[in-house]
Amino acid sequence: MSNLRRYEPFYEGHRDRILKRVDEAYQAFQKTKTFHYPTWLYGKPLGKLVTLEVEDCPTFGDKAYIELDTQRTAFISVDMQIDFCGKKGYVDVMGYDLSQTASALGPIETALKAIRKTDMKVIHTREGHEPDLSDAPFNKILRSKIIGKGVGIGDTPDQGLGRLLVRGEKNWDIHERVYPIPGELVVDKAGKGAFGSSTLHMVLKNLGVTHLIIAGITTDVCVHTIMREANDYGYWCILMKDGTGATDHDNHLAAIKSIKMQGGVFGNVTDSKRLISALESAK
Ligand code: C5J
Repeated sequence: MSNLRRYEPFYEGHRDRILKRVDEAYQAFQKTKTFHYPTWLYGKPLGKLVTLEVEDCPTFGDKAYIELDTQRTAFISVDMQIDFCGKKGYVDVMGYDLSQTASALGPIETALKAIRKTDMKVIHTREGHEPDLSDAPFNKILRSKIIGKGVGIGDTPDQGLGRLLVRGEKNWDIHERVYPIPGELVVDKAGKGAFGSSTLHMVLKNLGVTHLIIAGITTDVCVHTIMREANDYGYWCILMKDGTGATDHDNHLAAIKSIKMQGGVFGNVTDSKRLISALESAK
């Protein structure tokens, strides 16, 4: 008997158990339009059970609900740095309309006030490079220099706050309106994603996180990349759409739409109003 054949009963048993759970969850979803918290998979909720409304319930209407455990949920505020939403930062130097990314500040600020009253985890990410640019790929630096007309990653713009996208510079720091408070985690990453170039995955595993509420900038680049990576690892991802923004509004809208394709190919979409209301009515 080959090794493959010896393992077959194990795989079949596992597959049958999962498919039975999927069938039960599908039956329940048809009745309640709710992705119930899978206690068979994670155990009982450790914090409060929150029922969050999300938009565009696939096949079944214009909204659905997702249950999450506050203790096993992390709110990820992606790259809310001056470089992406402030004057003389990276996005400003590239010549984009800052109001598109800065619009995420208000909803994140409001959401954080509500989240900080719960036991939900808060994680901030920062995109940036070592001062010697040893972790910045040649093509990334070159492209940034071209769009910035000679001023790219590692350069200081005229009357700028510091070197663009370089760790430790003022422009690289998180905007004061959504600044981390003690007890919140800050994860540095060199890339657009976070699962290949930072400690984010280890942090989420160590915290026992199962669900992610994702906000930050930019919708179509770092937010989307992190959401796609996390979704592939089996995290339940929910975008807080008003707490996001892109360098181009059509790209922002397309990024939101693409999350909801195929029954939620990258997760679900909600907004700060629905999140705050769900937290306030949590049991
Ligand atoms: C970009 C990011 N857009 N944080 N970075 O270069 O989305």
